[in-house]
Amino acid sequence: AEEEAKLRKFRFTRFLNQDTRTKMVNLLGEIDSTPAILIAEKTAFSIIGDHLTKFSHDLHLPKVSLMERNDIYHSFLATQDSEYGEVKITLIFPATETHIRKYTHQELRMVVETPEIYRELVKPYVEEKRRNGRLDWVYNILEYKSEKESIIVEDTDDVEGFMLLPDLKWDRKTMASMYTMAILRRRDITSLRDLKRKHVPWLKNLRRIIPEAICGKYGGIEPDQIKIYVHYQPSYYHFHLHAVSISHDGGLGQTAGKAFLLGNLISWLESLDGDEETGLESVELTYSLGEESELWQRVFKEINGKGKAKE
Ligand code: M7G
Repeated sequence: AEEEAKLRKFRFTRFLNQDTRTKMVNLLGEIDSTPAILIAEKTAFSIIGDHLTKFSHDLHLPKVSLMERNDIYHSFLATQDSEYGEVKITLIFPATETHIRKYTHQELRMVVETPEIYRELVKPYVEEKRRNGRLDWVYNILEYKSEKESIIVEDTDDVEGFMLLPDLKWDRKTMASMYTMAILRRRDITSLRDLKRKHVPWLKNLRRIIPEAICGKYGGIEPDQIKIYVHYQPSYYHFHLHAVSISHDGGLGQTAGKAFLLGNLISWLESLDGDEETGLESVELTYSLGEESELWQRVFKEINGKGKAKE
């Protein structure tokens, strides 16, 4: 259809990144002279080196079926001849400068974000990122404009409600790499920094319901085989939880320095001194950032003594 036609017009420009362990390639290209990012993933590529280059330049995909489309994000399943097998393809089109940075290979840096740095430098950045349509795909989901058919479970309460659905990263069938996300209905929590003691009972509830819902919907997995975590920094500042099979090696997104387990966040909140409004705004957080990220370049590069930030 229309989406497939777009995909087929993709003209390769350059590699952004590749990971031979997770069998993923991030490619930058153009569709009708507008930047597009194509992320191809295979569960077991039997090809490396020259073959990968050939694959990237010459995407011959006889059969392509659209799994989902939400805003500028498209996911396809492509069946290929025996040489490559089945490939899951994500197309981001039109791609912004932020997307290109995110999918480009980069070095990581450890940073320490004190409550003061958060308040004065990071929070204004987060507010800025929440605008400019970066969250359109999330609002499409919450407003039933996209991915309506994919919802695994939802709670429609305005305050405590959420929607659980397959993550863009999941092929939706391999339980060993089961990858879902829960998006909160409320729009006032931007990241884990906004979590407060008063949210503890609700967070405990989520910790219980989400694995139950996943196990109710899919066989072959049990609640204690699911880990729930939150990213800091996330790419999208509308609070969401990742609920993933523990057997899935999710790469950087699951490492210390990026993934914060929900259970530990709950006990952290419980151990904070103060009233119900006390929360994670008041703690020091250590995490990693890619050197291509705006937050590194604008804020932490200078703090870490790596020269004056660009802006
Ligand atoms: P994050 O922690 O903000 O950023 O998580 P990350 O991408 O750096 O991990 C956002 C999550 O939302 C990621 O796991 C994405 O794969 C997922 N995601 C992103 N988009 C644009 C979509 C979408 O349109 N639909 C669905 N279902 N998931 C998405």
